[in-house]
Amino acid sequence: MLDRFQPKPEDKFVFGLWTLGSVGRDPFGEPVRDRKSPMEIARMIADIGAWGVNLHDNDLIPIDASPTEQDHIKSEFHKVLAETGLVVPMATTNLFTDPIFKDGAFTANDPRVRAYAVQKTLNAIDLGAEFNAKIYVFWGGREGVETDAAKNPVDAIKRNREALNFFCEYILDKKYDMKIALEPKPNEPRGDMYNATIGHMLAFIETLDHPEMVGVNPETAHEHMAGLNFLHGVAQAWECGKLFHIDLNDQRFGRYDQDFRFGMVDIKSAFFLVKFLEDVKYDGARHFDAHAFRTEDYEGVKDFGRGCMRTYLILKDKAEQWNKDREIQSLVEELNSDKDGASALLGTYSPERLAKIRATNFDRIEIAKRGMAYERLDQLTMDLLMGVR
Ligand code: GLT
Ligand code: MN
Ligand code: MN
Repeated sequence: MLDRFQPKPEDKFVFGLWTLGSVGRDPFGEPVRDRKSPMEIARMIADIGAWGVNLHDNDLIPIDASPTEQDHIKSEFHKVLAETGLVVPMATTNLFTDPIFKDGAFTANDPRVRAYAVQKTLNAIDLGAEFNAKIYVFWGGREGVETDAAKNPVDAIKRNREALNFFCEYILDKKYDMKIALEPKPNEPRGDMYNATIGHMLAFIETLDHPEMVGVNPETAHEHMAGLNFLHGVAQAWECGKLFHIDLNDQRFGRYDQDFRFGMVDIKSAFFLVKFLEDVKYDGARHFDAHAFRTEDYEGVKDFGRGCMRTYLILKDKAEQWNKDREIQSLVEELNSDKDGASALLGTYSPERLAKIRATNFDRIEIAKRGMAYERLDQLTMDLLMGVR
Protein backbone atom coordinates (compact mmCIF):
# COMPACT_ATOMS: atom_id res chain seq x y z
CA MET A 1 0.00 0.00 0.00
CA LEU A 2 1.23 3.47 -0.84
CA ASP A 3 2.17 5.32 2.34
CA ARG A 4 0.87 8.90 2.09
CA PHE A 5 3.25 9.95 4.80
CA GLN A 6 6.51 9.23 3.00
CA PRO A 7 8.76 12.32 2.89
CA LYS A 8 9.34 13.94 -0.50
CA PRO A 9 12.01 16.46 -1.55
CA GLU A 10 9.39 19.22 -1.78
CA ASP A 11 8.67 18.77 1.95
CA LYS A 12 12.16 20.24 2.51
CA PHE A 13 12.91 18.07 5.54
CA VAL A 14 16.41 18.52 6.90
CA PHE A 15 18.49 17.06 9.72
CA GLY A 16 21.71 18.51 11.07
CA LEU A 17 24.78 16.26 11.12
CA TRP A 18 24.69 16.71 14.91
CA THR A 19 21.10 15.42 15.21
CA LEU A 20 21.20 11.92 13.73
CA GLY A 21 24.90 11.86 14.53
CA SER A 22 24.39 12.49 18.25
CA VAL A 23 26.24 9.89 20.30
CA GLY A 24 23.90 10.42 23.24
CA ARG A 25 26.25 12.16 25.65
CA ASP A 26 24.58 14.13 28.44
CA PRO A 27 25.92 16.05 31.45
CA PHE A 28 25.70 12.88 33.54
CA GLY A 29 26.67 10.19 31.08
CA GLU A 30 29.17 9.14 28.45
CA PRO A 31 28.27 8.44 24.81
CA VAL A 32 25.99 5.46 24.24
CA ARG A 33 26.50 5.16 20.48
CA ASP A 34 29.67 4.92 18.38
CA ARG A 35 30.68 8.09 16.60
CA LYS A 36 29.89 8.03 12.87
CA SER A 37 31.76 9.98 10.22
CA PRO A 38 29.94 12.93 8.60
CA MET A 39 29.73 10.88 5.40
CA GLU A 40 28.01 8.01 7.23
CA ILE A 41 25.59 10.37 8.97
CA ALA A 42 24.72 12.07 5.67
CA ARG A 43 23.98 8.67 4.12
CA MET A 44 21.72 7.84 7.05
CA ILE A 45 19.90 11.18 6.59
CA ALA A 46 19.42 10.38 2.90
CA ASP A 47 18.32 6.80 3.73
CA ILE A 48 15.40 7.92 5.83
CA GLY A 49 14.20 10.16 3.00
CA ALA A 50 15.19 13.67 4.04
CA TRP A 51 16.02 16.38 1.50
CA GLY A 52 18.93 18.10 3.18
CA VAL A 53 21.68 18.11 5.76
CA ASN A 54 22.78 21.06 7.89
CA LEU A 55 26.18 21.38 9.50
CA HIS A 56 28.44 23.22 11.90
CA ASP A 57 31.99 23.72 10.67
CA ASN A 58 33.26 21.15 13.19
CA ASP A 59 30.55 18.57 12.49
CA LEU A 60 32.36 18.18 9.19
CA ILE A 61 35.91 19.30 9.85
CA PRO A 62 37.64 18.78 13.20
CA ILE A 63 38.77 22.04 14.78
CA ASP A 64 42.46 21.05 14.48
CA ALA A 65 42.41 19.50 10.98
CA SER A 66 45.36 20.34 8.72
CA PRO A 67 44.67 22.00 5.33
CA THR A 68 45.25 18.65 3.58
CA GLU A 69 42.82 16.87 5.91
CA GLN A 70 40.28 19.64 5.37
CA ASP A 71 40.47 19.28 1.60
CA HIS A 72 40.13 15.52 1.82
CA ILE A 73 37.03 15.66 4.05
CA LYS A 74 35.41 18.34 1.89
CA SER A 75 35.90 16.33 -1.28
CA GLU A 76 34.52 13.16 0.42
CA PHE A 77 31.49 15.12 1.58
CA HIS A 78 30.91 16.61 -1.89
CA LYS A 79 30.90 13.04 -3.21
CA VAL A 80 28.27 11.89 -0.71
CA LEU A 81 26.08 14.87 -1.55
CA ALA A 82 26.34 14.11 -5.26
CA GLU A 83 25.67 10.43 -4.66
CA THR A 84 22.63 10.93 -2.38
CA GLY A 85 21.20 14.15 -3.87
CA LEU A 86 21.21 15.78 -0.42
CA VAL A 87 21.50 19.58 -0.33
CA VAL A 88 23.01 21.75 2.42
CA PRO A 89 20.41 24.46 3.04
CA MET A 90 22.03 25.85 6.19
CA ALA A 91 25.45 26.06 7.78
CA THR A 92 26.63 27.42 11.11
CA THR A 93 29.67 27.80 13.35
CA ASN A 94 30.39 25.84 16.47
CA LEU A 95 31.11 28.65 18.95
CA PHE A 96 30.34 26.67 22.07
CA THR A 97 32.19 23.32 22.37
CA ASP A 98 35.83 24.36 22.57
CA PRO A 99 37.03 25.59 26.01
CA ILE A 100 38.09 28.89 24.45
CA PHE A 101 34.38 29.77 24.30
CA LYS A 102 33.70 29.17 28.00
CA ASP A 103 32.90 32.89 28.46
CA GLY A 104 31.13 33.28 25.12
CA ALA A 105 32.29 34.00 21.59
CA PHE A 106 31.27 37.45 20.29
CA THR A 107 30.33 38.59 23.80
CA ALA A 108 33.36 37.16 25.62
CA ASN A 109 35.23 39.62 27.81
CA ASP A 110 38.63 38.66 26.38
CA PRO A 111 39.11 40.44 23.01
CA ARG A 112 41.36 37.57 21.82
CA VAL A 113 38.40 35.22 22.17
CA ARG A 114 36.12 37.64 20.31
CA ALA A 115 38.63 38.02 17.50
CA TYR A 116 39.17 34.25 17.27
CA ALA A 117 35.38 33.77 17.12
CA VAL A 118 35.22 36.20 14.20
CA GLN A 119 38.06 34.41 12.41
CA LYS A 120 36.48 30.98 12.97
CA THR A 121 33.14 32.23 11.70
CA LEU A 122 34.65 33.80 8.56
CA ASN A 123 36.15 30.40 7.69
CA ALA A 124 32.87 28.67 8.48
CA ILE A 125 30.93 31.09 6.25
CA ASP A 126 33.33 30.20 3.41
CA LEU A 127 32.69 26.53 4.13
CA GLY A 128 28.93 27.10 4.03
CA ALA A 129 29.25 28.97 0.73
CA GLU A 130 31.32 26.14 -0.72
CA PHE A 131 28.38 23.80 -0.05
CA ASN A 132 25.90 26.34 -1.36
CA ALA A 133 24.17 27.00 1.97
CA LYS A 134 21.76 29.92 1.58
CA ILE A 135 21.11 30.38 5.29
CA TYR A 136 23.79 30.98 7.89
CA VAL A 137 22.66 30.39 11.48
CA PHE A 138 24.02 31.97 14.62
CA TRP A 139 23.10 30.21 17.84
CA GLY A 140 24.87 31.96 20.67
CA GLY A 141 25.27 28.86 22.81
CA ARG A 142 27.76 30.50 25.16
CA GLU A 143 26.66 34.12 24.76
CA GLY A 144 25.50 34.62 28.30
CA VAL A 145 26.54 34.57 31.94
CA GLU A 146 26.13 32.74 35.20
CA THR A 147 26.54 36.00 37.13
CA ASP A 148 25.79 39.53 35.97
CA ALA A 149 28.91 40.61 37.85
CA ALA A 150 30.78 39.24 34.84
CA LYS A 151 29.49 41.51 32.12
CA ASN A 152 27.40 44.55 31.41
CA PRO A 153 24.48 43.29 29.28
CA VAL A 154 24.62 46.46 27.18
CA ASP A 155 28.26 45.70 26.28
CA ALA A 156 27.14 42.20 25.29
CA ILE A 157 24.52 43.64 22.94
CA LYS A 158 27.04 46.02 21.38
CA ARG A 159 29.65 43.28 20.89
CA ASN A 160 27.10 41.00 19.31
CA ARG A 161 25.97 43.78 16.98
CA GLU A 162 29.51 44.62 15.95
CA ALA A 163 30.19 40.99 15.04
CA LEU A 164 26.98 40.58 13.03
CA ASN A 165 27.58 43.83 11.15
CA PHE A 166 31.05 42.53 10.30
CA PHE A 167 29.65 39.28 8.87
CA CYS A 168 26.97 41.04 6.84
CA GLU A 169 29.66 43.21 5.22
CA TYR A 170 31.78 40.12 4.58
CA ILE A 171 28.90 38.26 2.89
CA LEU A 172 28.20 41.33 0.76
CA ASP A 173 31.90 41.74 -0.07
CA LYS A 174 32.18 38.12 -1.15
CA LYS A 175 28.85 38.35 -3.02
CA TYR A 176 27.65 35.19 -1.33
CA ASP A 177 23.98 34.39 -1.88
CA MET A 178 23.44 33.97 1.84
CA LYS A 179 21.21 35.31 4.59
CA ILE A 180 21.67 35.15 8.32
CA ALA A 181 19.23 33.59 10.81
CA LEU A 182 19.64 34.21 14.55
CA GLU A 183 18.51 31.51 16.95
CA PRO A 184 17.40 32.54 20.44
CA LYS A 185 17.50 30.39 23.57
CA PRO A 186 16.86 31.56 27.15
CA ASN A 187 19.40 29.41 29.02
CA GLU A 188 21.48 26.23 28.84
CA PRO A 189 24.38 25.81 28.53
CA ARG A 190 24.81 29.26 30.18
CA GLY A 191 22.82 30.25 33.25
CA ASP A 192 21.20 33.05 31.24
CA MET A 193 21.68 33.79 27.58
CA TYR A 194 21.39 37.16 25.82
CA ASN A 195 18.63 37.74 23.25
CA ALA A 196 16.65 35.02 25.01
CA THR A 197 13.54 34.77 22.84
CA ILE A 198 12.22 35.40 19.33
CA GLY A 199 10.94 38.78 20.48
CA HIS A 200 14.35 39.88 21.78
CA MET A 201 15.97 38.78 18.53
CA LEU A 202 13.49 40.60 16.30
CA ALA A 203 14.09 43.84 18.17
CA PHE A 204 17.88 43.36 18.02
CA ILE A 205 17.84 42.72 14.26
CA GLU A 206 16.32 46.13 13.60
CA THR A 207 19.40 47.75 15.17
CA LEU A 208 21.84 46.13 12.70
CA ASP A 209 23.40 47.88 9.70
CA HIS A 210 21.78 45.42 7.27
CA PRO A 211 18.54 44.27 8.92
CA GLU A 212 17.27 43.06 5.53
CA MET A 213 19.94 40.33 5.53
CA VAL A 214 19.07 39.02 8.97
CA GLY A 215 16.08 37.03 10.24
CA VAL A 216 15.41 34.43 12.90
CA ASN A 217 15.73 30.67 13.31
CA PRO A 218 13.25 29.92 16.10
CA GLU A 219 13.29 26.53 17.84
CA THR A 220 10.24 24.95 19.49
CA ALA A 221 12.10 23.76 22.58
CA HIS A 222 13.79 27.09 23.21
CA GLU A 223 10.54 29.07 23.37
CA HIS A 224 8.90 26.33 25.45
CA MET A 225 11.82 26.50 27.90
CA ALA A 226 10.91 30.16 28.35
CA GLY A 227 7.27 29.18 28.89
CA LEU A 228 6.15 30.87 25.68
CA ASN A 229 3.71 30.04 22.89
CA PHE A 230 5.97 29.01 19.99
CA LEU A 231 3.36 29.61 17.31
CA HIS A 232 2.88 33.22 18.41
CA GLY A 233 6.61 33.90 18.14
CA VAL A 234 6.84 32.17 14.76
CA ALA A 235 3.81 34.09 13.50
CA GLN A 236 5.31 37.40 14.59
CA ALA A 237 8.57 36.58 12.81
CA TRP A 238 6.65 35.55 9.71
CA GLU A 239 4.47 38.65 9.71
CA CYS A 240 7.51 40.93 9.60
CA GLY A 241 9.28 38.85 6.94
CA LYS A 242 11.87 37.40 9.32
CA LEU A 243 11.13 33.68 9.39
CA PHE A 244 14.27 32.64 7.50
CA HIS A 245 14.57 29.14 8.98
CA ILE A 246 12.94 26.96 11.65
CA ASP A 247 14.17 24.33 14.13
CA LEU A 248 11.42 21.84 14.91
CA ASN A 249 11.47 19.55 17.94
CA ASP A 250 9.54 19.21 21.18
CA GLN A 251 9.98 19.96 24.84
CA ARG A 252 8.09 19.77 28.11
CA PHE A 253 7.68 23.17 29.72
CA GLY A 254 9.89 23.91 32.70
CA ARG A 255 12.49 21.23 31.95
CA TYR A 256 16.08 21.09 30.74
CA ASP A 257 16.70 21.31 26.97
CA GLN A 258 15.11 18.05 25.86
CA ASP A 259 15.29 18.27 22.05
CA PHE A 260 12.61 15.58 21.66
CA ARG A 261 11.20 14.18 18.42
CA PHE A 262 8.91 16.69 16.70
CA GLY A 263 5.34 16.63 18.04
CA MET A 264 6.11 14.10 20.74
CA VAL A 265 5.03 16.13 23.76
CA ASP A 266 2.43 18.68 22.74
CA ILE A 267 0.64 17.41 19.66
CA LYS A 268 -1.92 20.22 19.60
CA SER A 269 0.73 22.96 19.57
CA ALA A 270 2.59 21.04 16.89
CA PHE A 271 -0.64 20.79 14.88
CA PHE A 272 -1.31 24.54 14.96
CA LEU A 273 2.31 25.21 14.08
CA VAL A 274 2.26 22.89 11.05
CA LYS A 275 -1.10 24.31 10.03
CA PHE A 276 0.36 27.82 10.21
CA LEU A 277 3.48 26.98 8.19
CA GLU A 278 1.38 25.26 5.53
CA ASP A 279 -1.40 27.89 5.47
CA VAL A 280 1.05 30.76 4.94
CA LYS A 281 3.06 28.63 2.48
CA TYR A 282 6.34 28.97 4.35
CA ASP A 283 8.80 27.69 1.78
CA GLY A 284 11.98 27.40 3.84
CA ALA A 285 13.56 24.25 5.19
CA ARG A 286 11.83 22.26 7.93
CA HIS A 287 14.83 21.43 10.06
CA PHE A 288 14.40 18.86 12.81
CA ASP A 289 16.87 19.96 15.45
CA ALA A 290 16.34 17.11 17.86
CA HIS A 291 17.95 13.96 19.22
CA ALA A 292 16.91 10.34 19.59
CA PHE A 293 16.55 9.09 23.16
CA ARG A 294 19.78 8.00 24.75
CA THR A 295 18.33 4.49 24.94
CA GLU A 296 18.52 4.00 21.17
CA ASP A 297 20.97 2.30 18.84
CA TYR A 298 21.27 3.62 15.25
CA GLU A 299 18.11 1.73 14.21
CA GLY A 300 16.33 3.70 16.91
CA VAL A 301 17.96 6.89 15.66
CA LYS A 302 16.46 6.25 12.23
CA ASP A 303 13.07 5.56 13.84
CA PHE A 304 13.43 8.92 15.55
CA GLY A 305 14.23 10.71 12.27
CA ARG A 306 11.42 9.04 10.37
CA GLY A 307 9.07 9.84 13.25
CA CYS A 308 9.78 13.59 13.03
CA MET A 309 8.89 13.67 9.34
CA ARG A 310 5.93 11.31 9.65
CA THR A 311 4.36 13.36 12.45
CA TYR A 312 4.83 16.55 10.41
CA LEU A 313 3.14 14.99 7.37
CA ILE A 314 0.27 13.54 9.39
CA LEU A 315 -0.32 16.94 10.98
CA LYS A 316 -0.19 18.57 7.56
CA ASP A 317 -2.89 16.15 6.44
CA LYS A 318 -4.93 16.96 9.55
CA ALA A 319 -4.53 20.67 8.82
CA GLU A 320 -6.02 20.16 5.35
CA GLN A 321 -8.86 18.22 6.94
CA TRP A 322 -9.44 21.06 9.44
CA ASN A 323 -9.51 23.61 6.63
CA LYS A 324 -12.09 21.54 4.72
CA ASP A 325 -14.27 20.50 7.64
CA ARG A 326 -17.64 22.15 7.12
CA GLU A 327 -18.66 22.29 10.76
CA ILE A 328 -15.32 23.72 11.81
CA GLN A 329 -15.31 26.22 8.97
CA SER A 330 -18.86 27.38 9.62
CA LEU A 331 -17.86 28.06 13.24
CA VAL A 332 -14.78 29.97 12.06
CA GLU A 333 -16.92 31.95 9.64
CA GLU A 334 -19.45 32.81 12.32
CA LEU A 335 -16.67 33.88 14.70
CA ASN A 336 -15.36 36.34 12.18
CA SER A 337 -18.69 37.56 10.85
CA ASP A 338 -19.16 41.31 10.59
CA LYS A 339 -21.78 41.86 13.31
CA ASP A 340 -23.88 45.00 12.67
CA GLY A 341 -21.41 46.01 9.94
CA ALA A 342 -19.10 47.25 12.71
CA SER A 343 -15.95 46.60 10.70
CA ALA A 344 -16.67 49.77 8.71
CA LEU A 345 -15.96 51.72 11.89
CA LEU A 346 -12.42 50.37 12.03
CA GLY A 347 -9.38 51.13 9.95
CA THR A 348 -7.06 54.00 9.22
CA TYR A 349 -7.61 57.26 11.03
CA SER A 350 -9.70 59.85 9.18
CA PRO A 351 -12.04 62.67 10.27
CA GLU A 352 -15.04 60.74 8.86
CA ARG A 353 -14.16 57.55 10.69
CA LEU A 354 -13.49 59.48 13.86
CA ALA A 355 -16.92 61.09 13.65
CA LYS A 356 -18.62 57.75 12.96
CA ILE A 357 -16.98 55.89 15.79
CA ARG A 358 -17.78 58.73 18.19
CA ALA A 359 -21.41 58.78 17.09
CA THR A 360 -22.06 55.05 17.44
CA ASN A 361 -23.97 53.69 20.42
CA PHE A 362 -22.58 50.32 21.48
CA ASP A 363 -24.86 48.04 23.49
CA ARG A 364 -22.05 46.89 25.76
CA ILE A 365 -24.19 44.53 27.84
CA GLU A 366 -25.78 42.87 24.83
CA ILE A 367 -22.47 42.45 22.94
CA ALA A 368 -20.87 40.85 25.98
CA LYS A 369 -23.60 38.20 26.12
CA ARG A 370 -22.38 36.54 22.95
CA GLY A 371 -21.01 33.02 23.42
CA MET A 372 -17.99 32.42 21.20
CA ALA A 373 -18.30 28.60 20.86
CA TYR A 374 -14.55 28.17 21.30
CA GLU A 375 -15.22 25.10 23.46
CA ARG A 376 -17.02 23.42 20.57
CA LEU A 377 -14.39 24.50 18.07
CA ASP A 378 -11.57 23.21 20.24
CA GLN A 379 -13.33 19.87 20.90
CA LEU A 380 -13.90 19.43 17.15
CA THR A 381 -10.17 20.03 16.74
CA MET A 382 -9.46 17.45 19.45
CA ASP A 383 -11.78 14.90 17.79
CA LEU A 384 -10.01 15.49 14.50
CA LEU A 385 -6.57 15.14 16.04
CA MET A 386 -7.51 12.04 17.96
CA GLY A 387 -8.75 10.45 14.76
CA VAL A 388 -12.46 10.10 15.46
CA ARG A 389 -13.57 12.75 13.00
C1 GLT B 1 22.95 22.91 19.25
C2 GLT B 1 21.73 23.66 19.71
C3 GLT B 1 20.79 23.96 18.63
C4 GLT B 1 21.36 24.87 17.57
C5 GLT B 1 22.48 24.28 16.82
C6 GLT B 1 23.09 25.35 15.95
S1 GLT B 1 23.59 23.39 17.74
O1 GLT B 1 22.67 21.55 19.14
O2 GLT B 1 21.07 22.90 20.72
O3 GLT B 1 19.58 24.48 19.08
O4 GLT B 1 20.35 25.06 16.60
O5 GLT B 1 24.27 25.85 16.42
MN1 MN C 1 18.34 24.68 17.24
MN1 MN D 1 17.57 22.75 21.49
